[in-house]
Amino acid sequence: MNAPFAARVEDYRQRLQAAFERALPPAGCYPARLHEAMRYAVDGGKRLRPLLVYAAGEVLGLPPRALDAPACAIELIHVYSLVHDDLPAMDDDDLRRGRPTTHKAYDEATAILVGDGLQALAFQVLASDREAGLSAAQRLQMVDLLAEAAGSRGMVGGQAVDLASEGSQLTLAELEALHVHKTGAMIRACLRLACAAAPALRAEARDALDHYGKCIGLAFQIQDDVLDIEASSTALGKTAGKDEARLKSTYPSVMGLPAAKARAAELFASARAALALFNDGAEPLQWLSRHIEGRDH
Ligand code: GRG
Repeated sequence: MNAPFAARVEDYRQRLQAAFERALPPAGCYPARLHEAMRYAVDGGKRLRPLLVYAAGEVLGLPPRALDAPACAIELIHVYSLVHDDLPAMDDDDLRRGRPTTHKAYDEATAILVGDGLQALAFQVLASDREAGLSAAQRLQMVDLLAEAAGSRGMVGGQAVDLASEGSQLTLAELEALHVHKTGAMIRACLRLACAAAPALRAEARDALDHYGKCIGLAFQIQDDVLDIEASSTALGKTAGKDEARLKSTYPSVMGLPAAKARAAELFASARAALALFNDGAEPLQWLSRHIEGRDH
């Protein structure tokens, strides 16, 4: 049997870094300040989405090389969303990944362009990786999947509803829909991207991984709501207590803190249960779900 996934997490983070080095224009490349700011924004973070892509790839028996582009692309989109979310017109935050947000370290116009540049680069990475053993049809499917998850029917749509809902009390159903779009769609896409790299995948296996992604995506955002209350800004590397200050509906505000924690635990358990058909081969995703469940930032 393979060594546990935990033993390979650092290798995967390094693979991702190498993929960024291939994809990102060098800091000195024209226009130098924009490219330096793009690199600033990409640094740091837990890299959970790329790890989900690589872990799902292991469960499906895929070579890591086939997953470098989707792992890199999903993180580029994620980083763009964080940079834009931190802008004064949105969440207006000064701290991200334990240091000044991109618009504080540079300026607002640069931060907007950093997000725009990272988003375009994500799709270029997927479209242009011809050395990964993927067919053009597979790469096109990945572009489609990522666009759907990131766009107005996914993350961007969730963000629009989130901003419009500030100050109003949402029902649980409304809040769940918001979370499923804003945060869940991108996490679910990690599993779907790995599936797109697997030719002739059985429907049962695809459905199981999709259920896992759906549950982890929602649980991750509920946890984020809980950590916003319980963790410090130092631990989080971003400003804690923002949800209450901005009068946002959250799982703890709608159902109470203990019930929110119980709902997240239930979702993590359901995600793991869906992996039963992979038997011991599911260890990478089992481990990652426990790692995410135990996170403190
Ligand atoms: C601006 C289009 C647009 C979308 C913004 C992702 C997002 C939508 C907003 C971020 C606000 C937020 C804190 C959402 C909660 C879930 C989340 C995405 C947390 C940050 O992800 P982590 O914890 O961050 O994986 P790192 O820095 O580790 O990558």
